[in-house]
Amino acid sequence: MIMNGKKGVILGVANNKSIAYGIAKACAAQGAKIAFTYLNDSLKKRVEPIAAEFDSEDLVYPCDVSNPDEIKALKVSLEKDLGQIDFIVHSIAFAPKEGLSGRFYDITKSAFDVAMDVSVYSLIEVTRELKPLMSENSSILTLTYYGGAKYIPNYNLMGIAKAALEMTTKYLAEDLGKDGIRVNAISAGPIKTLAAAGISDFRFMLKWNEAHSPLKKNVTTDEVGNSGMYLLSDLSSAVTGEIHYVDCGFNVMG
Ligand code: 0WD
Repeated sequence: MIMNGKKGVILGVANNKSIAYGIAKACAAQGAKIAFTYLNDSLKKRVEPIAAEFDSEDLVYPCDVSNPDEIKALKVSLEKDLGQIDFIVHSIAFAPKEGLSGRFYDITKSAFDVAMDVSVYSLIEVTRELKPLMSENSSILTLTYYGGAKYIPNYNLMGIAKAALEMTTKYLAEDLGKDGIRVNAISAGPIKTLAAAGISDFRFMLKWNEAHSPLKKNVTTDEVGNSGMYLLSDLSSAVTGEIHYVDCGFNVMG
């Protein structure tokens, strides 16, 4: 049981199709104790039964990452209920629909600001607020996508956000290394989740990846979950600042 004795918080479970759910499943199977957060009351109803699946019904907290007070309140709750933590999963992204199709240069400043705030700055703010709780051998994981490294049709504004998120991962890794905290990102292949439903022609992306990846298949949430568990565990104790592709090899194709 690789995660025995480890405690952490997972932000970004929306339902049992979420990538964060796959990560929770893999960590719980290896003995981790997990706290969960939800964005709003309608997602609370979905997240509570999921937390119960992992014996975490008493560890479910609100946290809209665009509201600094909710992040501060999360810190207080986690300190009271878990004390120290060993890992954080940031599996959150949002861009207004207008930023996920059409001409790229039509992106508005307000859409840009929202996407960067929720999808990028939140990683910095969550890290800073929860850092006092983090043990000196802990791990932070975020989720990115290939559209942050290369052009992907319709990914538009989220591509810009993911590029910034990937660099944020590297700068945080350098800054927190001296405190014994590792920071990594998984670049997952496309998976049909709620967030993915916002991207135009997503079904085409799935078919394209399946046909053109070395493994000739699409990745599953369980597969991303297992790789996430590795990055959160001591098995990856010398890995930080890494953008780890879990995409059936798609990114190596020319
Ligand atoms: O193909 C995919 N699905 C990929 C997703 C490929 C590669 C990366 N990713 C990334 C996403 O960009 C995101 O960063 O993985 C992360 C998780 O996404 P997901 O698992 O695909 O999507 P989902 O199950 O929808 O979880 C994302 C959740 C939100 O769900 P909804 O559908 O309600 O937007 O992020 C949360 C919310 O629960 N979220 C927030 N949480 C706190 N505060 C906020 C917010 N302001 N906004 C969104």
